[in-house]
Amino acid sequence: MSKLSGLYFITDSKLSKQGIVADVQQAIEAGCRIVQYREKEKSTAEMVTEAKEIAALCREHDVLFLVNNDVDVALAVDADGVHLGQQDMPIAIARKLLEGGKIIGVTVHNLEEALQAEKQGADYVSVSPIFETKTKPDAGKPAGIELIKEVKEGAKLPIVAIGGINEGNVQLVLEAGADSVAVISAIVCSNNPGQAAKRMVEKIEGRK
Ligand code: 3NM
Repeated sequence: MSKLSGLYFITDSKLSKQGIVADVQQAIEAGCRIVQYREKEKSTAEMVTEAKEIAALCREHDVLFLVNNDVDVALAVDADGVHLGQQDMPIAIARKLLEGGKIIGVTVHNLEEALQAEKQGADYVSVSPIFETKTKPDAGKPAGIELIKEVKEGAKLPIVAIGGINEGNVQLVLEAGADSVAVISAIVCSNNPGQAAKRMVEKIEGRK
């Protein structure tokens, strides 16, 4: 199995009911393959403390650990890489700051951005937003699964699909060609995040 496949869980401290470390623990137990630490409100010191704990959990279970946006936090906790938005650190600079072998993922909204990310040396693209999402109000208009198909045909990088993906629509996303599925609310807003993650993993891994 490629490193960039399977369930990709993203933390959200605002939506979490039981705390993000418990969310991560349960997502890992359920079989998620990638964890991204995404924090928009906390101080760098708090982020480093939290990210360190999550990085250790991921390492223990051989799960990839990425940090959203903050290359300094990723470096501080020796994460496996970073995830960058279109307005974040340019890929080339992030690549210089991170050691060789680290993963750089980039959010893209169309094929042009995907090809640009590929040219600049990204390791995967996050195609977004596929469906409507309340989690990121400024995510923009849903692109639908057509964008996954378009990027799959036009670019070579592994595709992570994100935005409004849940148990009910994940099959469509997989059929369109996503290598990995990134999820926040379908897991953290569930009454039983562990069970929700498990059902997602079964749907994602079951396709092989
Ligand atoms: N980025 P949910 S959508 C973190 O479109 C994030 O770039 C997006 O959360 C983008 O699974 C999103 O709850 C939120 O829809 C995904």
